[in-house]
Amino acid sequence: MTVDKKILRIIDANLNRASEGLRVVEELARFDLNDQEMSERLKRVRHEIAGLIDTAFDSSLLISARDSHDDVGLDIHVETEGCRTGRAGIIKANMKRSQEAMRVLEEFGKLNDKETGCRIKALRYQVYELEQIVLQAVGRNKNICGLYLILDYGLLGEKIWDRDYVKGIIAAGVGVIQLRVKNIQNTQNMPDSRLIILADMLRQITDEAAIPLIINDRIDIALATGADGVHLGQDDLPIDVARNLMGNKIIGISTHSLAQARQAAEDGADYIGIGPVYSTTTKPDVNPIGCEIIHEICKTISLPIVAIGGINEDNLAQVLETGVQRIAVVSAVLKASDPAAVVRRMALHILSQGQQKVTA
Ligand code: TZP
Ligand code: MG
Repeated sequence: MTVDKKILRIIDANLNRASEGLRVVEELARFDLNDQEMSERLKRVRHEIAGLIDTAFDSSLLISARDSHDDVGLDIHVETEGCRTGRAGIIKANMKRSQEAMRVLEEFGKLNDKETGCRIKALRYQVYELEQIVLQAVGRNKNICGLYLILDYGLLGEKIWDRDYVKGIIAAGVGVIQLRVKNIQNTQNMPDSRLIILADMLRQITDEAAIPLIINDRIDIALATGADGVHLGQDDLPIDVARNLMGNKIIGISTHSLAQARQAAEDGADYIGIGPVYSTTTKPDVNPIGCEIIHEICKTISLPIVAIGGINEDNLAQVLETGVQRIAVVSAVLKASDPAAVVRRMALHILSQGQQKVTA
């Protein structure tokens, strides 16, 4: 069938758009995430669209119909075109571009035959799914940052259920939330039937705040609530077993020495907790390791490193001097008379230290 040159122009422009958007995300999957399977899936979709359009319309006709010189849309720009908020922003913008272009191809593809339109539609749905997968993957790699607050039931007690209290602290500048409920003999215990409700509540709050939720010790609770990850200790399930259960969600590991940190990195942890830096009543049975080890670990391990244990406003500067950029706290915030104010000051301090490093 013969198709009007103007229609071929539309198809050509949208094939390019669809391909370019996918290509950007493919490069991120390949070079940033090092994810072979993901980059292959993206490449396959890109090639399938080109193949479909070529069969339906003949690519040489499309190229000869191209006339970018007289394109009236060339000088039209919208404000959001120039700004991208990090990797997630790049992924969303480019996948949207591809999806929209594919929708156009789908409609005009129907001019050729019904089958072409249907097959492009199926590919468009694959792109929606791929967008979600890539976004989850960048989240896993990058989202552990700033001030990492552990909501410890042992310390907070029933106050942990106070939505407004938790929301207020998070809004002051928390980067990551961990839910820590230790059921230890003779302490305030929480049955699993309540723990799951609490985890769900925190999932909702952290979703609204767009920060990761990590569950201490409990892979089952993390999976059941759709949390972003789990935090495990040296005596918990080995990382390979946890990885099989958690898939590409975050796995953080508590370490207390350089050797343990190296091992966790080798075993495939997504981030490493190191401490206690100072002695702490939250974990009184473990000896403090001091700052020197933190410095060594930051120098030699490229994973996100989170320093923990006895860190407060008074010693924060000393800890940050080791080069660590992520700080976990329990009592410094949860025992404060104005927790939000402490979060605000500590988060700002961590952020400004990181920025000094970038500009230095
Ligand atoms: N792991 C190492 S130290 C510690 C944990 C869970 C407790 C940190 O609590 P605090 O109150 O910030 O010292
Ligand atoms: Mg544990």
